[in-house]
Amino acid sequence: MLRYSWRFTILALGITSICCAQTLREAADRDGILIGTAVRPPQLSEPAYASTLAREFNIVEAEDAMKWWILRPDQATYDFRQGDEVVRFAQAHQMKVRGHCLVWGRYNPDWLTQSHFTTQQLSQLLQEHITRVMQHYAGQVFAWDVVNEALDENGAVRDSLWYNQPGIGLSGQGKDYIEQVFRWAHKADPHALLFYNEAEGEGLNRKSDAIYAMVKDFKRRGAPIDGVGLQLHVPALDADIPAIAANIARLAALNVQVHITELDVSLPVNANGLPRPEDLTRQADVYRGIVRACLNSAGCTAIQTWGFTDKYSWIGSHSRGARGHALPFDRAYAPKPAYRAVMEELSAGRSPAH
Ligand code: 9MR
Repeated sequence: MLRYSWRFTILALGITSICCAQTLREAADRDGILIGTAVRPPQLSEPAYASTLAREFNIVEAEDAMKWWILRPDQATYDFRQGDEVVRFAQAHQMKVRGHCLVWGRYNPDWLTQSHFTTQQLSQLLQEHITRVMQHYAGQVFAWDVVNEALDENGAVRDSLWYNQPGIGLSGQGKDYIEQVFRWAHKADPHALLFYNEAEGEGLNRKSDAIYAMVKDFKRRGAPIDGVGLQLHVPALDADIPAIAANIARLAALNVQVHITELDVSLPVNANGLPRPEDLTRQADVYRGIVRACLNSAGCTAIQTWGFTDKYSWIGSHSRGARGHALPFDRAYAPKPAYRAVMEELSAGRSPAH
């Protein structure tokens, strides 16, 4: 009898380890997909934050720590301390690191935007920045958002410091400046995967058409681009999932990878800061649909949320408290319906066609 129950226990344990992943990262590892989140270094010393992060995710991205405004307090200084903290945490927990972001028209330090640099000086500053930062993280950051949010809602190139104010010397020449910085990035770290990352171009619209056309053109001419980051900050519960799936599929057909880079689904909150209970269920459906759309396309290789606990999210301050609860864990690190939906989809795996 004793013998039988031991055998039974061993068999049961074996079945559990074959059948059921216990965490998002276990399920994602089985699918061969990356599941990640943006992180803020000061929070890494909070035990509940750190243990949840290490347990659930196999990839991290610095929410801000690798942006110009943190890395470059002044022209002469590169301050890698916060970015290095993220890398150290990742290495200690066998996680990959995505880099974000080398070129963005917004949130640049005042010394950069207000010094009236010439195009030649700006071009030199940008190439030097890309080279120095990518070489510092070579072998540690496997993929970079090289350019972030360069297009407007019509798919036109946005006015910016790097494009035409005054730009790096390619003003008025559309996406040429984007191509130029991808070429610099490839030279700086030929092993890193290079992504174009964009907001609100996730479904089928003029912006996503323009991203598609740009990637197609870059690939045809041999400009170094490896992927497109779809941010997916979802502000409404009626997200058009079939359109997102179609966009992922058409990008993947260009032979680039797609990463979902900044997923969150924000909810309206009442005066006490609470969402409607039924919205949490609908939110889970949106998460489920997006994760499924990614899993169904072999070219979609990573899914990241923009933070993972409602305790720390950009949504609250951005919406002046009107919205929140956008992430898969609540403020006490308890999994929400959205977490369970992601877990179920990852556990179900990629579609049989792949
Ligand atoms: O969440 C980020 C917030 O903490 C920063 O203050 C802000 C400016 O650097 O950037 C936020 O992250 C943005 C990301 O870098 C690019 N896509 C939109 C994100 C939310 O605004």
